[in-house]
Amino acid sequence: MTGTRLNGGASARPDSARPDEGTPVGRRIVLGMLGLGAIGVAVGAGVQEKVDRALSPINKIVPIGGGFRYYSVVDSVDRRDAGNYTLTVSGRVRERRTFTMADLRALPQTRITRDFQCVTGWRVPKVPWAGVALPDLLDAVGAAPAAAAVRFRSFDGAYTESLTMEQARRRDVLVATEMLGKPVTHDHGGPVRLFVAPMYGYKSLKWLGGIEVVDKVVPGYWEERGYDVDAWVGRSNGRDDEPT
Ligand SMILES: Nc1nc2c(c(=O)[nH]1)N[C@H]1C(S)=C(S)[C@@H](COP(=O)(O)O)O[C@H]1N2
Ligand SMILES: [Mo]
Repeated sequence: MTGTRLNGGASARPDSARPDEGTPVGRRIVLGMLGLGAIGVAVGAGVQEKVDRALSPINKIVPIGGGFRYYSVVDSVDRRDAGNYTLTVSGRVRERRTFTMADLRALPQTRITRDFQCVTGWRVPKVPWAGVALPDLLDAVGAAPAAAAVRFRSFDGAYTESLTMEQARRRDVLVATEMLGKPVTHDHGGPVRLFVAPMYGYKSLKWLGGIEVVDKVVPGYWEERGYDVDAWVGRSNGRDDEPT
C-alpha cells in the first residue's frame, strides 16, 4: 500500500490538494494510532472522515507529540542510531563523502529557533534545532557552484525532496541532529533530518539518508501530489492559518 492510494494520488492538484483532501497528513498515521488502519481502508473514506472528525477535538486538547504530529508516508521505517548512521553526499561534488554522526558533529554546529509550520495548518512555535547548516556541509564536499539543485533522499525508501542551490545555501537550512533540545528521535526522523526553516514542514525531510548535488530540481513526494516546489510559508499553495 502506498501513500498515493490513501491520499488521492493522480487527482491531487494544487487546488484539490487542500487540507480536507489529499494532504501531507499521513492519514494512515492517525488511523494507525487508533489501530484502525485496515478497517479505514476497507470501508472507505466515510469512516476515515468520521475518525478524523472524532479525533480533531482530542488533538486540540492533547497535542500529539508536544504540538507536533508525527508523519510518515510509509508504514514503518528501520531504526538507525548514532552508532550505525551514515549520510552520503554525492553528485556534482569535488569529493563524494560518507559522514558518520561523529563526522557531522566535527563540522561547525549551527543553532536556530523557529516555528515549525505544516502546510495543513498546525504550527509549533519556537522549536530549537541544532546541526550542520547545509552550506557548511556543501562546502565540506566541494559542491559545484554551477550545479542548480540539491536532492535529498529518505532512508524510509519513499520520500524525497529538493532545493534549488540558492535555497540550499541559506543558513537557516539545517542537517539537523538535535530538535527540542535533544537528539532527533526516530519518530521525528532521527537520527538526522532536514529542517528548512522558511518553508512548510513537508520540505523538512525525515530520516535523511542521502544528499545529491544535481543539475535540476526534482519535485519531491508531496510536490508530485500537488504541493508547490517552492514551499515558502505564506507564499505558496499551502495555508498558514491557525491549526485546525
Ligand atoms: N521521510 C518523510 N519526511 C517527512 C514527512 C514524511 O511523511 N516522510 N512528512 C513531512 C511533513 S508534511 C511534515 S509537516 C513534517 C512533520 O515532521 P514530524 O513528523 O517530525 O512532526 O515532516 C515532513 N518530512
Ligand atoms: Mo506537513
